Amino acid sequence: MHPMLNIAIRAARSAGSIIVRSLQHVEHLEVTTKGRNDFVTDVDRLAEQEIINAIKKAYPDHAILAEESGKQGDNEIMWVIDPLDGTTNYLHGFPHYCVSIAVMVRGKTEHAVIYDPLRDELFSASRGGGAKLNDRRLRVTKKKELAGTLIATGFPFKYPQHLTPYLATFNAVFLQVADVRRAGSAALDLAYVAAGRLDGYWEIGLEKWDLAAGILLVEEAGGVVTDFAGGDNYFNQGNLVVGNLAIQQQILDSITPHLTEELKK
Ligand code: 2AM
Ligand code: CA
Repeated sequence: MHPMLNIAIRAARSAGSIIVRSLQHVEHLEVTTKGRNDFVTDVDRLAEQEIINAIKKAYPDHAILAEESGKQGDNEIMWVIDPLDGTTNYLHGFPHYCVSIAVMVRGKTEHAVIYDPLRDELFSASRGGGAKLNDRRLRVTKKKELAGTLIATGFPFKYPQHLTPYLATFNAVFLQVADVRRAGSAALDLAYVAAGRLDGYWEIGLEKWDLAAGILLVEEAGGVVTDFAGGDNYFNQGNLVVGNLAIQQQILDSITPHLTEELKK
């Protein structure tokens, strides 16, 4: 295993244990609002600090981009951290959230860890080395048609201006598939596509820390990830369409007619 992946795994596990231990006090947590419907707690901050300390100890020169503390350092290697993806779920006691850590080298994710501390599920990947859930190798599903598929999505809770086009894309996808899930953690949605638990996924308006680790997991599990223009500008655009080769293309074809120019940029 690459030493950087090893550090990422250890950091994700210790952040996970902070998250689970703090569950007992979740009703008493002080919640601040970062933006519209966007919440942050001391648990996010503590877990993030734990991860940053672990990285800095091993790699003091590497750059870090973290959801709660922003960017620090300047290096071609950058660790992209979401200490608690699914904070809204966490605050409600809805048991679905994770830690996400990606190591990016010159803008490309090379190592990825997504850790679900409640189920003790560790999703990991290194570029060219495949994706794993704990010790098991992962593969995206083999479905060829949208009929019968289970697809995940996210709602544009932060961007009400995208709600109308989003709902049009929802309509278009929903009418062709078995069902759609909105579970509230983008990183776990991506990990679940990699694990073959979901056949595909699309969402508007993600941040780099939501998607950096998950995209490598999907790719290493044999899946395809694009932005809404069918390209690979998703880090800047924040919009994702994901699935195996056939399903990804069919979701993209289904949503494209409903997208505004802004969403395709
Ligand atoms: P976060 O918990 O790290 O903020 C999915 O839509 C993504 O948006 C999640 O990965 C989640 O990441 C973020 N998010 C922030 N606020 C949200 C909200 N009110 N409802 C759902 N997702 C939210
Ligand atoms: Ca997130």
